[in-house]
Amino acid sequence: MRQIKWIILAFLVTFALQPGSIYAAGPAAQVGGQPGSTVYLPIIQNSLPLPPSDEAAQRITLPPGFEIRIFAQNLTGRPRFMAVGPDGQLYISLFGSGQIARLPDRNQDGLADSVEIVSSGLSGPHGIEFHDGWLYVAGIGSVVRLSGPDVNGAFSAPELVTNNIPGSGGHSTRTLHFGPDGKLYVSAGSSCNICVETDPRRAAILRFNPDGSIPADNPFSSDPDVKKQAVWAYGLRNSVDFLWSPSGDLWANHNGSDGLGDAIPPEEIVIPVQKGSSHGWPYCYTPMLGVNTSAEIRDTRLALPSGFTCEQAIPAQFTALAHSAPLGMTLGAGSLFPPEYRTSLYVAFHGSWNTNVIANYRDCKVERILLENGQPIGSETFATGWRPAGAKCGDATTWGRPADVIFGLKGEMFISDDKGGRVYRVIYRP
Ligand SMILES: [Ca+2]
Ligand SMILES: [Ca+2]
Ligand SMILES: [Ca+2]
Repeated sequence: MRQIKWIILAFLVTFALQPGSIYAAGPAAQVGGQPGSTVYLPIIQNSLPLPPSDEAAQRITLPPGFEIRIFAQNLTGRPRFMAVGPDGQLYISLFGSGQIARLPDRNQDGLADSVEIVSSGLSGPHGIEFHDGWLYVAGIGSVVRLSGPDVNGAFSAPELVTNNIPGSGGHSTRTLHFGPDGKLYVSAGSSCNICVETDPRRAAILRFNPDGSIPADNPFSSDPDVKKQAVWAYGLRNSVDFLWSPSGDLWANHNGSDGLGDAIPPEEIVIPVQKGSSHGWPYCYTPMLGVNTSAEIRDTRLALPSGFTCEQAIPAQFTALAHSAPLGMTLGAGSLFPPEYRTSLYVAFHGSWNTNVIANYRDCKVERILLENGQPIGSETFATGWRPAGAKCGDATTWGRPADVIFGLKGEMFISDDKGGRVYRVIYRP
């Protein structure tokens, strides 16, 4: 009897530790076939720690039931993209200082214990991801990887994976992710606001084997130009982040061009990336705000190449206000948010610096894109409050700017802030 109780208890504890499982107290079912032997189990709630109220809690507005706290602060060197390591700890790239930091929470109080620099001397590290015992880092001009962490938390020196990606100039952040096919995808933005690129790897998503070689099934793998061999998809002015949708499709965002006023082109938030295809830039853009059902239309500043029309470009399925500056994004699956929030897409908006009318200053915030049957149907603000009313997000008065958003292993959300030098942690606690 006692043994059975413990088995049931262990079962409930196990499941209570899974994201989203909340068990209230109450009489358990009869155990052991003995009439009347009701077993009362303890209250087991999957409640994540909530540190005391702080400046983030006071400034940032979230939907009811959500709580935000500063997880780490005084991060120098422009903290940008994050990844969760095999040790369960949070890692972040410090783009400006050439470093990767670990922000461990070993005592599990919801606050980073310290800032541990695990690698230095990197060239503009931005996108980071763990894969197969390695930490891959996308920097300016190369992807490198470090083995680790070892039992002491240490990493090897970086080794080159590939330098077949664009270097500095123009958009310089590089983002990488491994696809469900086990391949390494790297996005590289354009060298300019609007121009015809001479390097085919610009304004593109590239694809490599994990060792940096070119997969045979890349669309241009037999092209005489080794640079073009790496290209998976193009016409993506600056896809700062991308991911795979619930149905396994590659979705990228894209920061549109400047110079057409405050309202156009809309920022392309969900682009269903197609192998070997153009996604429009610099000739075309997705016209509709929100859910888009139209083909791309002309940006008439450049003449179309011979034989190319905007109907051939893959349009975005969902857009946001021009100059919102979508950066990191993630799906809510695996979060410890309420079920309706787990089927959403979350995007860090850096906010605008280049709109003219105050009413058009785009907010620096985290946007929630609502998905239905795996497709975007609308959006709403999830987290806001980093700037005073009427301020530009780059102004000195602005407290911060979200750069990336991911979920940790316990189902909590982390938001990086490359202006305020912070990482925030968001949990749901009704
Ligand atoms: Ca801690
Ligand atoms: Ca486009
Ligand atoms: Ca992401």
